[in-house]
Amino acid sequence: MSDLVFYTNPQSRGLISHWMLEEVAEPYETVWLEYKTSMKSPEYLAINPMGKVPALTHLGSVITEAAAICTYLAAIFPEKNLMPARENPKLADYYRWMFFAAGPFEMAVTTHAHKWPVTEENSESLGFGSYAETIDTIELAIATGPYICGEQFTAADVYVGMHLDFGMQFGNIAKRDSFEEYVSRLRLRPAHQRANQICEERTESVNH
Ligand SMILES: N[C@@H](CCC(=O)N[C@@H](CS)C(=O)NCC(=O)O)C(=O)O
Repeated sequence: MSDLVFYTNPQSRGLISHWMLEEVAEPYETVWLEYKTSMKSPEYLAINPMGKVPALTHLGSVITEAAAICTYLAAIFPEKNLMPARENPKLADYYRWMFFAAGPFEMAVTTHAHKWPVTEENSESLGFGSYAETIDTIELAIATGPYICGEQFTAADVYVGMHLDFGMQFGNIAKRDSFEEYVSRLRLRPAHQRANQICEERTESVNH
């Protein structure tokens, strides 16, 4: 059994972590879970009491949350260069945008998708302020490029890029040129393509 065990569903946010695992390119075992059934089994709830995917176990530890899984994998495999080194000032950008994307950005896009009301009064106490400000702000993360940390591709690109990609595909984020160019660049990565292919094949095999 591999040290890394990955719990996911091919049609889920698990794709974010799946791409990251392919970038890391260390052996991992995949446990495919189904909505409403195996995802809510006592065995899986013991791993993630939320009954949600993705989750990763590594040498007895459990990591849930797609952003945490990406951040963790980058940190435990430093030789893969998927995060800036400690002395690199770009480390600030790395943490800043990873956390911005996992918190305010994801919440703003969810709020927008579900048409939850955000008023001028309540926006002061909402972590994301407003959807419009959040979208303009995430554009700053990729403004210099080619990646969030400049020339170095990192786990922050996996997380931010996948959310931009999902958001545009589902019509929850407008297709700005900068977003499309960034996502197209990321889609060229072999690890991105491998993760997508693995998930497509799994979806096909379950549906046939
Ligand atoms: N905060 C979690 C969200 C995970 C999540 O919501 N996953 C969905 C699939 S995209 C899920 O497992 N839903 C199943 C359920 O809630 O029953 C993360 O970022 O990983």
